[in-house]
Amino acid sequence: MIKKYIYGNPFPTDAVVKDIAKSEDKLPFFETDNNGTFTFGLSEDDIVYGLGEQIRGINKRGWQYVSWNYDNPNHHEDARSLYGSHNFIIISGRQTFGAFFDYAGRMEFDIGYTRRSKMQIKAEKNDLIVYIITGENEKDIVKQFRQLIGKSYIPPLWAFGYGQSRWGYKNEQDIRTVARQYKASGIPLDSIYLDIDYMEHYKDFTVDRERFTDLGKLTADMKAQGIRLVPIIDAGVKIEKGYDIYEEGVQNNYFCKNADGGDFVGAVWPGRVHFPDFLQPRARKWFGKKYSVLTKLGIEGFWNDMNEPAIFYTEDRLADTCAEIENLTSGNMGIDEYFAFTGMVAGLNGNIGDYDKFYHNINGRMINHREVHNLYGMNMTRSAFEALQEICPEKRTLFFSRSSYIGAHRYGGIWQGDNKSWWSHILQSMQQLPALNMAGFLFTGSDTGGFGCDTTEDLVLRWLQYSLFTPLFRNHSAEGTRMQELYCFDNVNAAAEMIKIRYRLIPYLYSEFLKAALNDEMMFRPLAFDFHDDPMAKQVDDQLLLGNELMIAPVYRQNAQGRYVYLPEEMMLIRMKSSNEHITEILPKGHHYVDIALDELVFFIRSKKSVPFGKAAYNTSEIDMNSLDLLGYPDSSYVLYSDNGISPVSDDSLSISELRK
Ligand code: MIG
Repeated sequence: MIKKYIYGNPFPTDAVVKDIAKSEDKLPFFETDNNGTFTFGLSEDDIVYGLGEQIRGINKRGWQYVSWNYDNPNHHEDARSLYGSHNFIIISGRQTFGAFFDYAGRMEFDIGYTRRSKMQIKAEKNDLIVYIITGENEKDIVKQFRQLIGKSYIPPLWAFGYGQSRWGYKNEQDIRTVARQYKASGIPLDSIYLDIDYMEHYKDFTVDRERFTDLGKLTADMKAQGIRLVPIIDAGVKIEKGYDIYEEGVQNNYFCKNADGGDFVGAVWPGRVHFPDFLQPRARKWFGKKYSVLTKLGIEGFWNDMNEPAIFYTEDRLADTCAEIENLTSGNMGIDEYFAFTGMVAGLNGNIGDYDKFYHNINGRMINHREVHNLYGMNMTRSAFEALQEICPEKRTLFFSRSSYIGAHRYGGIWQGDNKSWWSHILQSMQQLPALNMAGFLFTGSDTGGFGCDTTEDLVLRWLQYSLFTPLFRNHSAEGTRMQELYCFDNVNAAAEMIKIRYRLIPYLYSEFLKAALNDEMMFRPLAFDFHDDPMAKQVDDQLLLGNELMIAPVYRQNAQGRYVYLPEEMMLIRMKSSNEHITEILPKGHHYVDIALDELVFFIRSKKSVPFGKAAYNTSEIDMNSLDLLGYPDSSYVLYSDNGISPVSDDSLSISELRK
């Protein structure tokens, strides 16, 4: 059952798609001061799940999180905000219920941080809607919530292939080299990503003609090899006379405004930019149509970046900072002045004060950005999604965004942002998956190999052994870091086998993805969601259930030759060093130490179940959904969901069949 409680005058976020009558009774579970604060007493055994894209464990207890979409490349243990705001939690314990705080502004979730046994949730203003969901168990609560927020986005099948990306591919030749090297190394590949360098001076919907002389031809050449190019689109529009996007935006008041009515200026990669007012339907429509500049060249997928929106600096603050620095340095700079100076400079990027400075035009009313901040990225993705449905209605376009809010899951996926080549970030990514799935984000994954910092071969291998299970499977790294294309390492063969195993698993992963999307379920779940009465299952936060048949327990420690795994029931262990051989072993319920060599993949099939396993393929186009083996327990069966992988999914396009072993 879902109950809805309205406080003050909430901004319509469009997170929810179902109309529910407002409850007149008193808000259950929480105490509220009617001033935006909601308090709940936590019992020692309560677990708090959710919050989507956030740091720390599957159980969110013991930290204070802040919903404030933020370009934060430091996913450290003490971070409070990342790129998305997903204000949905489930409290599981003496009382089990879900709560969604539908609020577009800044919100704090103190989950036993200030006081260990107290959860205090605080909206900056008392203008929000609170939904309380009760049900049979966590899975049931999630399902009801997902029905409330609408169906998740489904990308084309090719988006489940392996993708290679790097911020630093500078020209056409770099792209052709990646394709050639993958081919030469015998590693399957479905996509190569274009980062900001393909653009002319980082201007959206332009292509640098010197470095990419003919993007249409490059796209066609790549596609002939089964490789799609996926360009990035940034939120900020460069201020430059004669640049059509800039001119049209100014002319039609499509950009966010200053208090005095002028177009707001921030600085990002293109230098000084205006930010499209994605909260205005007419601006969304206008910007969305521009994607056709690239679809006309054969492009079928995009990633949207910098849409928190990220702001490196605003001119006012930069001017003030420079003046203050002059002040500080005019005399004999002491240590206090030195720290004031470094703090001011570091504080330019993403300064929360800059988000008070601009406005959105909502039906003629000027709304301060701060009040609706967390909706910006969602509406950028919505702009693209809605336009693309008109531009190419016959096929699904790949889309994923960096910033998001609940509701954005209907328009695209998200990637988990700028992680680092750190061992702990394998685990971090894994622990976010169930929380993201709860909030509707199914098409997601991490920058495999790590984005920031230098990677190592063993980290890449272990990361592949985890990421090969995630819907978005992309190797991406930052400019200036060590190259991490799979052919750069000694044991290319080990990496190649992992990718080949991914391709054999795609029929299963795609089928489970479709089930999760169409039936409003989670593809990745904590063990305790299925093994509710098992106290040990509640403790496990480095293993996940994947679909209804698998459990994954990746290695995420350097130099580890294996790991402890907890089995909540008897399972079949599958061990693979190569894509065409596997060893199986039945393990009883309980704790096990499992040896897992660096070049070896281990995963588990749940009792009495099996998964479809495709024939070897170097590209998703070669995957034959009609010729699948079942891997797993004898006398088991599997219900396969599939379609042509391209057309919008409907009852007619979907095929559901039962495979028997
Ligand atoms: O300020 O486009 O998260 O994936 O490579 C950095 C360059 C801007 C941030 C994205 C990252 C991308 C990078 N971008």
